[in-house]
Amino acid sequence: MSRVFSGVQPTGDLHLGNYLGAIRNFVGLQDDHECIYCVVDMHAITVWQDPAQLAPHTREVASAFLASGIDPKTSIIFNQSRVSAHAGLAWVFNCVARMGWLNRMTQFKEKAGKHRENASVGLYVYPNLMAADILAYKATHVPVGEDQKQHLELTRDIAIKFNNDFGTEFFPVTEPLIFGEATRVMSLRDGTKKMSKSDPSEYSRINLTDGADDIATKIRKARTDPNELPGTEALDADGTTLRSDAVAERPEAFNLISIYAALSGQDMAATLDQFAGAQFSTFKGELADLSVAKLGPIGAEMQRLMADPGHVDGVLADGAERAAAIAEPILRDVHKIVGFLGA
Ligand code: AQP
Repeated sequence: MSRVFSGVQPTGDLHLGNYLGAIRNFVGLQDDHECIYCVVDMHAITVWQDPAQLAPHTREVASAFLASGIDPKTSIIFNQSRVSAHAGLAWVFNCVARMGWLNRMTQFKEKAGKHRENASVGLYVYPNLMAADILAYKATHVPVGEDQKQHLELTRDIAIKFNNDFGTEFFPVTEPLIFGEATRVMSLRDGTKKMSKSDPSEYSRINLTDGADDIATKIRKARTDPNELPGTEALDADGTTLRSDAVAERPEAFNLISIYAALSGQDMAATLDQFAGAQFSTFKGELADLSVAKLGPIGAEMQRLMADPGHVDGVLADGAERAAAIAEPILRDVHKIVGFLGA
């Protein structure tokens, strides 16, 4: 059975993008894969985190995993800092990855912005730690949103270079799993920016813990354009994916349509067909109802779990033990391959 690994940072309000791009896809993979899902708290501190908030935010992500349907008995759920093999392997990868590779990472450029000299070294080597997260378990499949594609290519490069440098076939070359109708959910205020936890505007995102009124208000206020909803003429020749020029022209409209398609489980063609020619006021009402119906129960279950930190902490502690039992022998083998005395 192939092994799946993925992680989510405990950096604040989990949103619809995290759910549709990642967490929802984690759930279905449990049926035929060995799954390891991690709350990546070491990644979170690459930018400043209030120490008093880190534990509650870690429990929030774990609660989202559980509330979405990840079964902690079959899958492993844990927080990264508890398994020291992640940091141990990341150091080896710091010595395998090349500066030139990291210099090309767009996420670092976006997050460091104009203050590159002031960014943490951790933010710069973030992709090496991500490679270590995945390869500490020799995971073969990694479900993520579209924004993580470049980091996963780097993980593949690191695995290949390690294998070449040391003349081994030790690490697998991992496959990204980027699927669903909303692999890149955009901000509700600006269809050219991805929906993000760190966006200062609450109206840019739908949080998983938002109540029905907040969800409806945010959708009602979401930016659109004055035209009617498009139809299937917006599809590529294959009839399944949106034409990039159509999306570039009306990013907000296609973002909302993609969210509807993803939440309803309908493909894009059927969704476009359903609303072609409709006014946004009508469509937004339908999208709000669907969002409340799909996200409401998850948000309510998250609130219930977050009110029971003992239970969530128990799940994370148990998961960490099971994760360490897989990762530690793999790191020991890496030490042997590298040639460390005493390995
Ligand atoms: N807008 C999005 N659309 C689709 N997928 C998304 N993901 C994040 N945003 C979107 C996917 O969610 C998983 C976990 O992401 P993360 O929290 O570890 O990091 P991130 O990508 O940096 O998320 P944010 O919300 O943008 O956080 P901040 O603002 O703190 O940087 C990943 O699989 C990611 O692809």
